Amino acid sequence: MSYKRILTIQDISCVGQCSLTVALPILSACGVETCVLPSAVLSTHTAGFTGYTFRDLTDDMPAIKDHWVKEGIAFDGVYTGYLGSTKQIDYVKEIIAATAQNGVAIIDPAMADNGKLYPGFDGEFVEAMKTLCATADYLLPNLTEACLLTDTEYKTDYDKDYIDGIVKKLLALGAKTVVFTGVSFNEGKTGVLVCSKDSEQYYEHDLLPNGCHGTGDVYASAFSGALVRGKTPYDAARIAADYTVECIKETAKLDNHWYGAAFEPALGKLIDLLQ
Ligand code: PXL
Repeated sequence: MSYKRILTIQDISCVGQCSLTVALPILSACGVETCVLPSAVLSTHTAGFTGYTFRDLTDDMPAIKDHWVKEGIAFDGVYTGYLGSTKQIDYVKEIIAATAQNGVAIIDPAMADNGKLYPGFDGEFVEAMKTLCATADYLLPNLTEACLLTDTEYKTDYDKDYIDGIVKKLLALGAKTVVFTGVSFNEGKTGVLVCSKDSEQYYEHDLLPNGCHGTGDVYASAFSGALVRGKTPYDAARIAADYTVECIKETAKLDNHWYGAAFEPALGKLIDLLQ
């Protein structure tokens, strides 16, 4: 097996089981060398906690990139998640261009869910995020993010035409492959739609009653690890979905575990799925 190296750029939420505290162990479990660039450091994530601290690391990024370029450091993939500022998005584009010339850009436009932007993000951030998504080899939006990126009305009751219209716009934006999560056409089921200009595949799985925070990061991390490890986009999407379902089941066994997904007890299952 060849040994691949990925860079992931997203925040450290010290507590809350999301972003880097999820991505680093999951990517490592996928058997890929994992390098990190924290976009910000928060005491907790912003979904449900109040009074959290926020240290924006935007201004550190140019010097980090310059050092990596001087050292000739390159990545087989760059996977971006929650970013700390609008200005940072330009730096992230420069880092991808400078360090992943022969690698894949996997963009999770982590900025919104359930019809709403996360606290701290605004229309200017969404416009900047569109320019990053335009460079994506793989774009992993949820429905809310896909609507924001395409100026589409957010609906919870929709049909295949609505989803197809959004995918068409995301491809027109410039994303080469769209890995659209949380797309549900049947009651009790949800799934992931993997679309490029000339192909479309859908993987349907159970919709569990207890959704939990942080599953987007679990999904994107497992997808990125599986893809860089050599799986096809569809197999990576399927493995990530099956693993995320296991994590939600593990979380459901716990009392009052509202802030994140208990992804650690299911890491063995992820490793099995990758064999
Ligand atoms: O899971 C996405 C995410 C990542 N990082 C921070 C967040 C969120 C979602 O709310 O607040 C800081």
